[in-house]
Amino acid sequence: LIQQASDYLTTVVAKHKANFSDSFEYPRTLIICGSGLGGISTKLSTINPPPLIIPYSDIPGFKRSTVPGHSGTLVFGKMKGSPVVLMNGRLHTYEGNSVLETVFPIRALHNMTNNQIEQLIVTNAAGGLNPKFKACDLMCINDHINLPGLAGLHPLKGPNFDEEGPRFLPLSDAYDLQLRKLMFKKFKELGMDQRRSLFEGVYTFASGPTFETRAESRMIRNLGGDTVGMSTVPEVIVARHCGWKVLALSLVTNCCVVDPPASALDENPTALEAGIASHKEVLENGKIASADVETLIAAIVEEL
Ligand code: 6GU
Repeated sequence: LIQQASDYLTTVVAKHKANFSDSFEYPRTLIICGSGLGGISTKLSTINPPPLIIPYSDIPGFKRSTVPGHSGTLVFGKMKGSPVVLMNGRLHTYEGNSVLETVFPIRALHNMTNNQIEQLIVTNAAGGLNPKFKACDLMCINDHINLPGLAGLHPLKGPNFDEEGPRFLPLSDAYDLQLRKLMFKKFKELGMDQRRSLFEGVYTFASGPTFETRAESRMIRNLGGDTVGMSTVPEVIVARHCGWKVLALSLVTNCCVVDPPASALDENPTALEAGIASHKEVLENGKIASADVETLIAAIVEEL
């Protein structure tokens, strides 16, 4: 099925390339956008060549994204002169996709571009666990905790694709240091430090679709997680297996509640309503910071 998707994409892209022969280049970067961060597609140049937009539903084997805030198109285009492909709308396991289905687009793109993709840039909306983090802050991911993966729900489970990567893939340096440095440099250059903080830390993958309980949030924080979300880690692992460099960014859309709930033994319980996470809040705060995230990613891509 990967071959079928790859063949389909090759055909469609070849047709586009024939129409814009002098200007089309195969992508060197895959960008995957998190909830409410799909506006990054507005950073694509509209001419020379215009973006090629392919609905997931046209591509054999691609699942459709079912989440509000995620559309479902693959877009080939140029961002600040650098050829990119954008997954506008990502796939999650909580939608009922298998973990292999969520990473299928990465395998298909790796196959169709003949290993020409050099890096994955991925963003997500996440809950903040580190007490320093506020809503609308950003976190450059420097490590992760793959909770479902540790328990057996792993994107590299099954026969290994030896021609792509090793059976026992090391992940001790999964997040590229040079790219992370570039992110901090651009963040400062663009003056975004006046509006919000860019932290560095550990992203925890929880499969969702529920937001964490207070006890779960406390557990994840105690394990060393700085943010928690429902995506990204499967894609990062497969991108590393394909030999790509990875840069990943969390947009903190809400702060997780780690304090215990009001006690039934307490005569005057307080702060019962504090911090009920909602998808609405995630999208609203995403909207506030998304322009910065999109500008930041485009500035990074310009250097690639
Ligand atoms: Cl609080 N939890 C999870 N799992 N994902 C999120 C989130 C929280 N906020 C945004 N995405």
